[in-house]
Amino acid sequence: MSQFEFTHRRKNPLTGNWVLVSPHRNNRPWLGATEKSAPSNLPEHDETCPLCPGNQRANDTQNPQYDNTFVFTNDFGALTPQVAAQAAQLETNPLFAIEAATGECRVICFSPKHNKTLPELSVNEIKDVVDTWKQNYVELSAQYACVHIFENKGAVMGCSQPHPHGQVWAHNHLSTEIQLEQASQLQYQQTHGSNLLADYVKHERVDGERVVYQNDHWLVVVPFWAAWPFETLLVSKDDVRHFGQLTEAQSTALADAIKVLTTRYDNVFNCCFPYSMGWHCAPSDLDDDSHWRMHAHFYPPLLRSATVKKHMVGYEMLAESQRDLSPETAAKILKNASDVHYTEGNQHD
Ligand code: H2U
Ligand code: ZN
Repeated sequence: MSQFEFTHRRKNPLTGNWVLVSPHRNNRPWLGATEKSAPSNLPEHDETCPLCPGNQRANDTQNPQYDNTFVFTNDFGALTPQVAAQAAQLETNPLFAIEAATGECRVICFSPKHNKTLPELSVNEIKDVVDTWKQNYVELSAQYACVHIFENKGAVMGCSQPHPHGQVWAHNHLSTEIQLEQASQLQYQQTHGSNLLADYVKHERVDGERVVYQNDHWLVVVPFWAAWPFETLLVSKDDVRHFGQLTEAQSTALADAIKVLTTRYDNVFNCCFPYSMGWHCAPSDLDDDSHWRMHAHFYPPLLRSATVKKHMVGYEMLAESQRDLSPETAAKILKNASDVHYTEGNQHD
C-alpha cells in the first residue's frame, strides 16, 4: 500500500497549480460517456488525406513524394508573420488588455505512412522526427522567443487527421504556460541556488516509485503533481535547456525514450492511446537560461479503458484539478506495460 492512500493536495512547482488527489474515489461506478476507439484498419496511403505524400492540400498545394518527415506552413495557421495595421492603436485599459500577436505555424508529418503512429515507427524513424523538431526549433528560435512543438494524437484530443503529425507554433510573446514555468524555475534557482528540474530528477531517480523509464539521457516519470490519470513528464537528465543544444547521443536516446513511452501507453488499454504532448524549452531571448531544463509533458485523457476518459469539468473547471488514481499507481501500470506493441501480437502484462 502506498503512503499516499489518503485525500491530499499536491503542488505543481512548474506552474504553482495544485491538484486534489482522492485515491478512494477510483472504485466509483461509471455510467457516463464513452469515447469511440480509433479505427485500426487504415490504409498505408489515403487518397483523401491532405498529409499523405503526393496529395493535394488546402490552397491547391501539392505535397511532395516525401520519404521520412515533411514540414509545411500550416494552411490555416493561428499566427501569421504580418503585423496588423490596427495593432498601432490598441486599448491600454488593464481591464481590456490586448496586444497584437504574430508568428508562424507549421505542420510536421512524422512519416509518409498514413497508418503509422509514433510507437509503430522504428527508433531510427523517430530519430528523424527528433531531428526535424530540432531543425525547426533552431530555425524558428532565431526569429521568435517562444517555439512550441507539440502533437495532438487521437480524435478525442482534437486531432484532425489520423496521419501521424505534429505542429509547431512560434511567436515572440511568451505563452501563459511558458511564462509560468519561466517565473517558477527562475524563482527556484534564486531561492535554492540550483535548477528546479535538475533537483526534481535527482529526487525521482533516488525514490524510483514514479519512474516509468530511463535511459542514459532521459527520465520518464508520472510527475508527483500529475493532473491527468496517465500524465508523464519526459525530462533531460543533462543540463539541456532547448532543442538547439541536443547532441546526437541525446537525440538518439530521446527517440528510444519516445518509442518506449508511446508503446507502453498503447499497451495499457491495447488501443491507440490518445494524448496531447508538447515540448517546453527555454525562451530564446534570455541572456541567462541556466534555470531552464528541456522537457515534454504528455497529457493523455484516458482513465479506465480505451473508451472511458477523464473529464476535466465541474470542480476542475471551477476550482482545481482532481484525480482518483494516484500518480504512484499510474506509474506502476506504465512501468509494467510491455515494450512490445500490442499490434505485434503481444498482450500487455
Ligand atoms: P491537428 O490534427 O493537430 O489539428 O493538426 C493538423 C493541422 O494541419 C491543422 O492545424 C493543418 C490544420 O490547420 N492542415 C493544413 O495546413 N492543410 C490542410 O490541407 C489540412 C490540414
Ligand atoms: Zn495520410
